[in-house]
Parts: sequence; structure tokens; C-alpha cells
Amino acid sequence: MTPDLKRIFGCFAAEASFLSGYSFGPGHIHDTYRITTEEKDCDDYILQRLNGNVFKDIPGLQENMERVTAHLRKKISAQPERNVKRECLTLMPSRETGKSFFTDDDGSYWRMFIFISDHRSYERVDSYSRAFEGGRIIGQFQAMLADMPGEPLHETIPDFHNIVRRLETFHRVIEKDPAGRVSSARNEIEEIIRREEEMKTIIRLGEEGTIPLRITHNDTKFNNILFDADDRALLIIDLDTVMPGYIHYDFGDAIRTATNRANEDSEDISSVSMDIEIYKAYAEGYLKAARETLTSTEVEYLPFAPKLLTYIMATRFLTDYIDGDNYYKIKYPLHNLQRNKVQITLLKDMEAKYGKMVQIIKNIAK
Ligand code: ADP
Ligand code: GN1
Ligand code: MG
Repeated sequence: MTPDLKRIFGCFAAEASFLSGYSFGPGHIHDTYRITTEEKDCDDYILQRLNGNVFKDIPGLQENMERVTAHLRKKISAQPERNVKRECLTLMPSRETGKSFFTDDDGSYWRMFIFISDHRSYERVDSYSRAFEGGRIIGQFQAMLADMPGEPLHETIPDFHNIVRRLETFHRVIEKDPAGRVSSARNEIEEIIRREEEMKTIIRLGEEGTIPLRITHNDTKFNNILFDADDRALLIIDLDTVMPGYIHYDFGDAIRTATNRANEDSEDISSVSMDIEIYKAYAEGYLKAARETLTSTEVEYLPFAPKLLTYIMATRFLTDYIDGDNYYKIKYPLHNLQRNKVQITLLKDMEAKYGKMVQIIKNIAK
């Protein structure tokens, strides 16, 4: 049932009047609605009911988001010819409390952003200039947050990209087999297990202090980048998981989604493969914006990052399938298993192209 969007919209301090509200966008996590307004010269809005199953501390999450957007806004405003309203998310305050969220009678949390009008977003990328732009905007995002002052951000999902923890959960769920699905996923389970040690590399480097913990986005799926009508990247949205992390998480997840010639849940496995030229264009954009803030070891391990993030998603989709589909929204019973198969196929293609991936980074960074 659609909630009373007009009433909830009225709880935020927007000047405009509600005209209509409808479900919007490709997100897997929150319930997202676009709100149109009556007045011609007023903004539209994005209203979101936040997923309290996935995010256990929403006030903490919103505090992160307020700090991060304030810092980005300051940086962007200090540069000439930038449009801060289109290059940074604007959270609307609640009329009652002035906070950046509102709690409904049933305990649901809501928040509202100004809608970034006339934007484009892409599930996959087939243009080098779009890939370059995507890389540039994520490199710039990390570089702008490199000097954010204050306490470390809240860890909105603890151990989000910690593959050691993800694998522990994976084995626990297999052991329990709550939905009786283990026997239908033997090959897929094996593909995860045989790569376990290799995939602990980044966590190990971090724990040894060889690479620094920074502020990273952690969900740089390409459709979280919004472009303008001329295909210039405006910003990266979906800031729920901005928290301490390794830069490889952002580089890897963007490459995982941008370079795949098929969708994340494609039913045609034969169409899944990595476009190495898109990888190259993305890496050029990313390093142009971020190179100065990175250490040589961080750069050295960039080519490994797409393999890691593809593996993490393969593990998470498979874990959710075996667990009985409690995390990701699914459209049919085998959806999570199919998502896992796409990731494993993509990972194998990345493994085959790994030598080239390494060489490309060496050439750009030299
Ligand atoms: P989820 O975590 O569920 O993916 P997102 O925060 O990414 O949620 O939002 C879902 C979708 O809503 C996005 O993919 C995008 O299409 C749209 N969206 C979110 N915020 C804005 C905004 N400020 N302006 C325009 N569209 C937005
Ligand atoms: C989720 O929120 P969304 O749809 O951009 C997930 C990501 C996964 C992605 C896979 C908080 O991203 O980690 O990569 O699905 N976000 C969360 O499609 O779990
Ligand atoms: Mg999203």
C-alpha cells in the first residue's frame, strides 16, 4: 500500500505544495518516491522511507550524511562556476524537529532531498567519456573527503565490505541451511570457497597498516552516479554507506558495475563480460581526480579491487539466496542465485584479463 505521501511531504520544511508522488528509481534498499510540486518554479523532491532492517542506527546514518554533505557543499561552493544544488545532495529539515529525518507513527524513518532535475543515470556503460566522467566524480568525491575534520563517521553497516566477516556469515548460513537451498547451489558455493584466501588481501594490507583507512562511499554502483543532459557527471548519490573504508572498495564496485556488458541480474549469462576499454577510461578519470591523494601501494592494488568487489557481491547474493532472501529485494525465487551467477561469470572474465588490468594502471600512473 502506498503511504500517505502528501502528509509525509508536509512534515518537511519545503516551500512548495504537493502535486503527486510515485515510486521512483532502481534502488534495492529503500522505498523511494518522487514528489512533484504544483508551483512551476519550485523544486521537486525525493522522499525516502529508510530501510530499518538494513540500517540499524538511522539517526547515526543521518548525522553522517549531514556532516558529509555540509563538507562537500563547502568545498564545491569555494570553486568558481560550480552549481552546488546540482553537485551535492540537499537534505530537507523536518518542520517539527529541524533534523534531517522524520519518524512516522509506525516507527518508520523518512527523509527528503531536493530532486536533481533533468539527470541521467546508467546501469551499464557503453561510452568511454561516460566511464571517464564516472571515474572522475568518484575520484573527486574521495579527494574532497580526504580532509573532513572531526570524529570518524559512524559505521552505518558494521563490516560492510569486510570479506572475512562476510565469509563467516556465508559459512554460518550454509551450516544452518534455513531454506533447504544448499543442495541446489553446490557449484556456486565451491566458486566462493576456492578464492577465500586471495580475497582477504585488502583487509590484510589495511590491518598491517600498509594502506590507510579513509572516508569512502562504499556503494559506487554506477547507477548511483547522476549525469546531466550533456553527460557530464554531476555527483554520486546514495550516501548511506559513506564511512571509513579502503579506496579499493569504491574503485572496485564502480568497475564491477560499469564494465559489465550485461545487467547485474541478466538471465543471459553468455552476455556477461568485462569491457576492458571501459575499465581504462574509468581508471583514467579516477586517477586524474584522486592520484595526488593516493599512496603508491593504494595505486598498485587498484587492479585487484574489481575482483574483490565482484567476489564480495557474489558472496552476498549467494548468502542471501541460501538464507531465504531476507536482504535484497527479489522479483522471482531464484533472483539472488542468478545475481550470484552473473558475478561469478564476471569475476572469471576479470581473472582472465587481470594482466591487462595491471598494465593499464601502470601506464596511467607512471
Ligand atoms: P537505494 O539505496 O535504495 O539505492 P538511493 O538513495 O540510491 O536508494 O535512491 C534510489 C534512486 O532514487 C536513485 O537510484 C535515483 O534514481 C533516485 N534519486 C535519489 N536521490 C535523488 C535526487 N536527489 N535527485 C534525483 N534522483 C534521486
Ligand atoms: C545495494 O542501494 P543499492 O541498490 O545502490 C547494496 C550494495 C550492493 C548493491 C547490489 C546498503 O545497493 O552494497 O552492491 O545493492 N547496498 C546495501 O546491487 O547493501
Ligand atoms: Mg542506489
